[in-house]
Amino acid sequence: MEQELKKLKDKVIKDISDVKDSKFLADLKTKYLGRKGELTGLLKNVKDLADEEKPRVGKLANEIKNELLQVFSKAEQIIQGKENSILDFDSTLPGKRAELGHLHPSTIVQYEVEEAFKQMGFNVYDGPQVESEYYNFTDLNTPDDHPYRYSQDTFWLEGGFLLRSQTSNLQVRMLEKYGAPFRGIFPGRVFRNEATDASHEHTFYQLEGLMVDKDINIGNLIATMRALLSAVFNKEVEVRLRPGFFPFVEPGFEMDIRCLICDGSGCSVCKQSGWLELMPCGMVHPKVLSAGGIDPNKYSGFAFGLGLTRLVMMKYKIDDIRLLESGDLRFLRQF
Ligand code: FA5
Repeated sequence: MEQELKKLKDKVIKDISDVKDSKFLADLKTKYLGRKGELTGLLKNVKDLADEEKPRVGKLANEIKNELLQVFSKAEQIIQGKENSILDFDSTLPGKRAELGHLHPSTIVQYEVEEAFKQMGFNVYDGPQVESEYYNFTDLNTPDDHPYRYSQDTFWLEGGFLLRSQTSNLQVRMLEKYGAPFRGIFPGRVFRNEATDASHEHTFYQLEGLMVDKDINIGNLIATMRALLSAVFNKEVEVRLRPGFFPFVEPGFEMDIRCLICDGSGCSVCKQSGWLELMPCGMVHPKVLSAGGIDPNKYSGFAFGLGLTRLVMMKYKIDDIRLLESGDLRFLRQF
């Protein structure tokens, strides 16, 4: 009987080494260790042995059973791992349908705006999100102690660096690099140290525009803003222009849009005012042109800083800005 047990053990181990899938392995386990299995049968026979043999053979039989249980458990782990592994990819099996992703709503609107500006002869540029204090503030006529810095508190890094609080950081960079005449937009992510609410995020998107050439005036600025809005909304939207202060433009304006979430009747997004600040803009300050190496006596220009994330909210009637960066697929799948 001892011989029989050892032979059976070797046979089981050999069979296990040939197993290719978990179904086959489960069948094998039943065959040997199941209620009517071969090893179970042998174990039952132990009671018929002579008294002096019973303890020794019984002990051996139990040891073999435990050993085989461990071998089966190990084999199950390996086979399951293989079945889950892409290395075991069988190219002859029919394919599984994968769920296709799509563009984020902010990217959809960004591309639409880019298209509208490309048609007006603007190029699209990108730039650093980790920025120096100089390009984010100082060269924009916003020295160290200027109160404007406090309205744009951001995340400060070591060595005079910060996470840019505005895409305006690219104004002087672009003028330095390309000179005048210049016509470009710079969409991108910006950061603010903000208490968040329905219309304020700490991380959001702006789209800056800059045009510098001879004889550029406010009329050019307003016409460009209008062209942009009708391209995005495919209809006339109500806007208003009011004076606004930004150290790097003179004169400066705020362009507000009639809130499309509540049609102007007042809601948490527009803070019950019916209007939403969308696009500050103005004529480029001579000091900024000079910082970029452009002669303000020869050239003039306009700049604007569209709140791209707010535009997305208006376009899709999203009543809480925090949904956009939440990564919540239930929200994102709707676009
Ligand atoms: C600026 O950032 C200026 N750089 C804009 C500018 C550019 C003015 C060029 C003149 C010339 P402001 O801080 O207002 O300005 O932000 C611009 C727009 O970004 C706002 O109108 C708003 O639409 C959006 N915005 C501002 N803060 C937030 C926020 N916390 N969350 C979401 N959108 C915001």
